[in-house]
Amino acid sequence: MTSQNLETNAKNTWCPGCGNFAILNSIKAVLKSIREEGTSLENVVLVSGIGCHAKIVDYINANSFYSIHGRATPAAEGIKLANPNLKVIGFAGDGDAYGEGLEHLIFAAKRNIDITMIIHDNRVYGLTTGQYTPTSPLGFKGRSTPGGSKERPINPLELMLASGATFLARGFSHGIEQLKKIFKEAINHKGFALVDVLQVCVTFYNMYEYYDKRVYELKDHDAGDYAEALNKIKEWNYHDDSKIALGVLYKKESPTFEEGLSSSGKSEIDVDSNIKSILAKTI
Ligand SMILES: Cc1ncc(C[n+]2csc(CCOP(=O)(O)OP(=O)(O)O)c2C)c(N)n1
Ligand code: SF4
Repeated sequence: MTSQNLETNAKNTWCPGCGNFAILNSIKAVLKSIREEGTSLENVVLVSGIGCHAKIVDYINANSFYSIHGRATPAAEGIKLANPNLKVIGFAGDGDAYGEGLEHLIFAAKRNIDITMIIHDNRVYGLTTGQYTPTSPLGFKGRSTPGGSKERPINPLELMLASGATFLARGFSHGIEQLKKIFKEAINHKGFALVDVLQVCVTFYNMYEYYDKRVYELKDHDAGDYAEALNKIKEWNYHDDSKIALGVLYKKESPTFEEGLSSSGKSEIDVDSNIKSILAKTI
């Protein structure tokens, strides 16, 4: 692959102005820089779920895998475990990852498996035209809640911190330079990294004006301090009005799941003969 050919022939069907374009352009820039630094893109695998966000893998000429609802995380985990030398980057929507697949995300964080999950958090089901999701605010009016949602949103970053994630960040689709920096740091992090991107769905939940007035970039924040990270993460609860911090909120070095597996003698297992003996018993 040359530096020019990350493009594909797939026709882009996202709505003009969709926040997914910022994520696409940022990740392409990061993949180019990773390659320039010497990592072959053959060693990178992109995984996506189902939803508008998921089409991102159609638009990048790299190894990729489409999973089903909520399963981008376990698919990414399986790929990483099958070949720990790969860099695995998962893309999922908030409906997909925080609704349909939430338990997978919690377990991936708990294991500290070395994958990066980028969540296109537009706070709405975009592809299926506007239902509320776990991060929609209380009172959200959409297709499934015309009288306003009666549930308070979850704070996904607080939940991921409590679950053991070792890298947590928030980006915004109006900040492409910052997105590039965050994605690069997340991908280089050894362990489970999650980036919650406030990815604006211009068609079903246009929050650009709201976010533009409230977002700010973290400065002098000690991402290694759990209590400080928790404080910053709780500053905005995805419902009440407040400032919204962008940047790396939490970062910690910790052994990964794969390291634990290899030190428990996985390499000594003869996979081929085990499979043969299982097959012999079942035939
Ligand atoms: C098992 C299953 N349940 C539901 C659907 C319908 N469905 C397709 S895309 C989608 C929404 C995905 O929303 P989100 O993850 O927020 O992604 P977005 O489209 O906003 O990027 C849903 C519910 C489906 N295709 N399969
Ligand atoms: S419906 Fe929303 S998320 Fe989907 S492409 Fe259009 S703007 Fe983007």
